[in-house]
Amino acid sequence: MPFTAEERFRFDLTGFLVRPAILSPDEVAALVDQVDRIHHNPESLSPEQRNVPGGPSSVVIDHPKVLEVLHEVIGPDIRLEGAFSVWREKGVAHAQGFHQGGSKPIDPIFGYRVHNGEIYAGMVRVVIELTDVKKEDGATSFIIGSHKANFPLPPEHESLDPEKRSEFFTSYECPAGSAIFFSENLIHAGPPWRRDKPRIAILYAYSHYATNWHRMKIAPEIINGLPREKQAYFREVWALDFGQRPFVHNSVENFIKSTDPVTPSRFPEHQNGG
Ligand SMILES: O=C(O)CCC(=O)C(=O)O
Ligand SMILES: [Fe+2]
Repeated sequence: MPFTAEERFRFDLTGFLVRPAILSPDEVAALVDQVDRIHHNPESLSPEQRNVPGGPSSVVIDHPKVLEVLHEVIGPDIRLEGAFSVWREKGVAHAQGFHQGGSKPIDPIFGYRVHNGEIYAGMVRVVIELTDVKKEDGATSFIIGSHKANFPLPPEHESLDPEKRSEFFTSYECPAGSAIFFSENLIHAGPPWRRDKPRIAILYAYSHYATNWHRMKIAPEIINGLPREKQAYFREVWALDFGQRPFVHNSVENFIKSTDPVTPSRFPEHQNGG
C-alpha cells in the first residue's frame, strides 16, 4: 500500500493520519502482553524486552507501513528518538492538556512545512492502538489543522470536556493494531480515558536524522537486544561525515555496514515516562 494522494491530503489538511490495522492479530496480542508486563510485572520480561521499543514492540520501529508514511512526511532519512507505552485506566489522562500548535511551536524542530510539493514535518508521533478504539473513548485528540496555525489557541477552545470542547476538537476510531501519525506541531492531548477497559498503546517519536529533541533514555539492554537493522534508527545524529572521502552519508544502509555506535543512553532508570 503506497502513500496515497488521499493520505497526503489528509495529513496536510488535518495534521494527522490513520492507517487501520497495520499489525496482525498475533502481533497485537504479543504487544498487549508485553505492555501489560511492562506496567504490571516487568521482572517477568528479559532485560532486552522490558520496555518499548524492545521485544515484540520492535516490529513497529521499521515496519514498512510506518516507514512509508514517515519517509513521505519527514524525509528519506529518519531516526526514532523516543518511545513509551500506556496502560491507561478509566479517568486517567496524559500529564499535559492540549500542547504544541503552529502558533507557538516550542522549538522550530517541530515545524511543519510544505515546499515544492513535498511535506517536511519536524517530529512526527506514531501511536499504535492495541485495542479497538471508538471516537469518544478518549484516545489522542487534536485541534484539527493547528499544525499550521498562526495564532494562539483561545482559552475557550482548550477544554477536553465533551460538553465544552472546541468545534475543532477531533479524535479517531480504529481497529486494534492501527497506526496514527501526527505532526508534533499539531495541538494535541491525551484526554481522560472514558472506557471501562484500559487504553493500551505505544507511542513513538520519529525525527529527521539530523535533529533530536529527546535526550536518549532507552536502556542500553533494549538497544543492544535489537538487530543491527533496527539499531540503525538509534544511530547518532548527523547527516554527513566530512572526515571521510568520499563523504559518508549517515543513511540506515551505511550505518548497518559500519561499526558506528548507537547514541549512548543517559537515563535508563527513567525509561518509562513519556
Ligand atoms: O497520551 C496521549 O494520547 C497523547 C500523548 C502525547 O501528547 C504525545 O505523544 O506527544
Ligand atoms: Fe505530546
